[in-house]
Amino acid sequence: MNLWVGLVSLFPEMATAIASAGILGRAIQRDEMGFEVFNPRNHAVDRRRTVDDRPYGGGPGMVMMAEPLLGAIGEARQRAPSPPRVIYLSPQGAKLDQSHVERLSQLPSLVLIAGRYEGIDERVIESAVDEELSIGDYILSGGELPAMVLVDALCRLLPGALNNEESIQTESLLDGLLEYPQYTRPEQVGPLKVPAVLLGGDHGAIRGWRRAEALLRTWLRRPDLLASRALSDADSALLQAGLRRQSHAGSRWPDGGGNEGE
Ligand code: 9D3
Repeated sequence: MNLWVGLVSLFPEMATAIASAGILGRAIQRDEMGFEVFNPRNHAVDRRRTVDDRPYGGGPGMVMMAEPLLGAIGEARQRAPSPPRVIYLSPQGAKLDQSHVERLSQLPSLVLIAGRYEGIDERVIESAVDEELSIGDYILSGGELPAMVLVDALCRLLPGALNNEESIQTESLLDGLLEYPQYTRPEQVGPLKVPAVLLGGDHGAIRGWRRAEALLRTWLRRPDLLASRALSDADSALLQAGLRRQSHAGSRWPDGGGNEGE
């Protein structure tokens, strides 16, 4: 097993549904990734199995209680094959990107904490959490989907998870660029044809066209991805030719296709 992940969650079935399908499901089934869920409800300390309570100082909503959470984290630590890094998925966390995923994929064991309600008792963070991560600036109902976003991104980096050689090759080939447009059969959909270069069998020309499309799309849609890197002379030429081509072809985008914000 390359990576073991324990998830602490009040809604285990949300996670197990996601963990049973696709590339992630296969990685777990083949034991390339270990995945277990721990429910704080099983660690509640009262007869009614309470896991939330009102915030000290007043205010809206409820807060997840420390004791059931610490109990579930403790159980996960015992099950982990090595001392785990403990990550709380939280709107207050650093924004997850691929560099976080790459770093975490190198570790043997992770415990992820998914919160519900308005959040968790701060003393759990102080005493048991190593790192906080968010998946972006929008409001969700809890940390389960963010945790599974991370798990899904992690499983793709494990050796053996992607059996398709080309997927891996292309992912590294287009380092930091958006992907080029893809087409499959038929050659014509309504009035829309597959670009002729892709049908011609000139693999050099196809490579050049795809690189130009990737550069153009990145320049137009995600200029932030290009801001921190220098383009080679070849890439620069491809991009400039692409921009000239499309300045007299007309854009599908309503904003005039500019490079706003940069
Ligand atoms: C609307 C409630 N908010 C104001 C008091 C606070 C709030 C608490 C808990 C907002 C969202 C949540 C639940 N979200 C997560 O647990 C979460 C999350 C997210 O909402 N967006 C992006 N990343 C993440 S990681 C965990």
